Amino acid sequence: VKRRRLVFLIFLAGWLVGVVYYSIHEMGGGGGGGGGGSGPVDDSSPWPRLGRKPLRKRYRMRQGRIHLDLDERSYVTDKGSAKGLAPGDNAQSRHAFNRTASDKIRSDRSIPDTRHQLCKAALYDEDLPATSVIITFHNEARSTLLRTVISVLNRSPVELVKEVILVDDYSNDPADGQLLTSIPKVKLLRNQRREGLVRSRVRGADLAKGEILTFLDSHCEANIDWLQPLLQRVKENPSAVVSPVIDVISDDTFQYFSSSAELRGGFDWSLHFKWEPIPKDARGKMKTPIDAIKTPVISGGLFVVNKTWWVQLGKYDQMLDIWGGENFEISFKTWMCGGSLEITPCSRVGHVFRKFHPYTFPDGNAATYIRNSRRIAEVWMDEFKRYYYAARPGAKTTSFGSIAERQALRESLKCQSFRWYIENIYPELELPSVDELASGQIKQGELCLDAHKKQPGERPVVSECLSPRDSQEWTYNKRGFLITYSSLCLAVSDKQHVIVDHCSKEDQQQHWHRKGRAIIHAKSKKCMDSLNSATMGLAVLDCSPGTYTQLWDFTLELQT
Ligand code: UD2
Ligand code: MN
Repeated sequence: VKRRRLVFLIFLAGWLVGVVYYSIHEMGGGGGGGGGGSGPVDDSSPWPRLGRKPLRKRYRMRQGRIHLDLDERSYVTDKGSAKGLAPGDNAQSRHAFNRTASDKIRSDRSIPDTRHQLCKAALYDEDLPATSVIITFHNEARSTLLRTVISVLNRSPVELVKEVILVDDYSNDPADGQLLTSIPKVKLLRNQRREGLVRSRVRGADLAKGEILTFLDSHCEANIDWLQPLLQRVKENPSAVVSPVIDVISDDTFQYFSSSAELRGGFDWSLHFKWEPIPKDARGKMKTPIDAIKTPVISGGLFVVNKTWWVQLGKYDQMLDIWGGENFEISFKTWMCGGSLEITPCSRVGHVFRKFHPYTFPDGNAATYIRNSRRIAEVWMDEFKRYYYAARPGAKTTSFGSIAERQALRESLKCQSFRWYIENIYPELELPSVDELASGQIKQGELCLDAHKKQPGERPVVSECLSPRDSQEWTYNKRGFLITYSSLCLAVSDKQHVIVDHCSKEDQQQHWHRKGRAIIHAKSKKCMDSLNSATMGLAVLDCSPGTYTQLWDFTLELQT
C-alpha cells in the first residue's frame, strides 16, 4: 500500500511540475505578450480586456525567406518583353498605377504590421488545414505580381501553403507567369483566350489540391501572420467565407497604409459595392475589437473558403464576364444558403486600389458590368430586383443569357429568400420609395411605343421592338404619368393626338390610368389607340374593351 501511495505522490508531483511549467511557458511564450491581461494591452481601448487564459496554443512559426531561383531585377525590368517599359511609355495608363515606383521596390520589402495589438498575442490551432492560393491576372505589372507571390510565401507558415496557383488570363506576354514557375510551390495555368476573372478563378480552384481555397488579386501584399486567422475561422466554421482587412497600397507611391478595421461591406440598389461603418448594434455584440466582423457582402478579391463548400455553392456563375458582380453572387448565396461572411481583423493584406480599369472589356465596360449585375439580380433578388431596375433603368433592356442553371442551383440548395437576407443580414439597407408601377417597353403585339425624336411636341409611333433602345423605354408611376427615357411625359393635344411634352404636375392632359390592358387618358376618359397610327400617329378614341388597337402591355410590372 505504501509503495502505491509513493508512486501516486511521485506521479502527482510530476503532474504539478508539468502544469506549472506549461502555464509559465504559455504566458511568456513568443513576443508581444500573452493573450490579454499578461501582456501589453492597449489601455486606451474601449474594449474589455480579454480573459486571462489563452484558448489555444501559439502557432509555431516556421515561416522563412524563400529561395528565389529567379533574378528579380531582370524579371521586373525585362526590356525585351511586352511588359518592358520603353522610354516615354506611360506606365500610369497601362496599369492604372505608378509602375515606375513599384518596379523600384523589392519583392520582400518590409511593411508595417498594421494589426491591432491584441492580434500579436492571438493563438491558433496547430493543425490548421493547408490552403491553395489562387491568383488570377491579366497584364499585371511584373513587380506587383512578384510581390504578391513572395509576400504570400514569406509571411505564411510553410506547411499552411500547399501551392500558389497563378492563372494567366491571356496576358500579352506569357513569360510574365512562366518565369515565376521557378519559385517553389508556384504553378501556372494560362488561358487560351481572355476569360475574365470569374472563369479564371474557377479554373484555378478546380486544380487546387488544398482543402481550403484562398483567392487574392495580383497586386497584393500579405502582411505578418495574415493566413492563420483566416484558416482558423474556416476550420471552426466550414461554411464561413472569410476576408482579411484590406490595407491600402498607394497607387502612386506604393507606400503601405493601414485601413480601418471598423468597416464592413455594403451596397446600394444599383449594386455598387461600398465600405461602411459597422452598425452600433453589431459593434456592441463584439466582445473584443478583434472578433470576426459579420459583413453583408465582401469586396470580392481577397477571401478564404473551404473548397467543399465552394463547390457545393456552385463555385461562381461562369457566365459572368471579365469583371464585376461575382462578389455579390458569392455574398448573397453564402448567406442565403446557410453560410456566413466575415472579416477577420487580425488578418491584413494590402491591395493597390485603382481609379480605373487598365484593361479592355471586349463587350464594353458598362455593358459587361450591367449584364453581370442583372444576372445576379434575376437569380438572387426576387421581387427586390425592382429596386435594382429602378436604380439602373438601362439594365431592363440588357440581355443576360440563360439563368436556368443558376436558378436550379438555388432551388437545390434550398436557399432563403432575398427578403430573409435583407431582414436578417442587411436590415440597414433602406428600401427606396419607388413610385413606379410599370416600366420597360409598352408593347402592342410585336410593336412598341417609340418616341425617338425625344422632343416636346413629338407624336410617338408604334414601331418594331428593339432592345436596347432608349426611345422605347417608358415608366408609369403612381401619380399617373407615363414618362419617356428622356424624361418627357405622354400627353394629349387639343386635337386628341397623343404627344410627348415637358412633364408638369398641373397639366391635366398628362394624367393616365390603366384598366386591364387599356391605357386611359384621365381627363377625356378615352383610350390610347393605334388605329390610325400609320397615317396620323396615335390618338385617344372612345374606349372599346378588348379592341386590339387599345391593348398595351408593359414589359415589366413593378407592383408586387
Ligand atoms: C474588386 C476586387 C476584385 C473583384 C472585383 C469585382 C478587391 C480588392 N478586388 O475589384 O477581386 O472581385 O472587385 O469583380 O476586392 N483580372 C483577370 N482577368 C480580367 C480582369 C481582371 O484575371 O479580365 C484579374 C486582375 O489582374 C486582378 C483581379 O482579376 O488580379 C481583379 O481585378 P481588379 O484588380 O481590376 O479588380 P478590383 O480590385 O478593381
Ligand atoms: Mn485589384
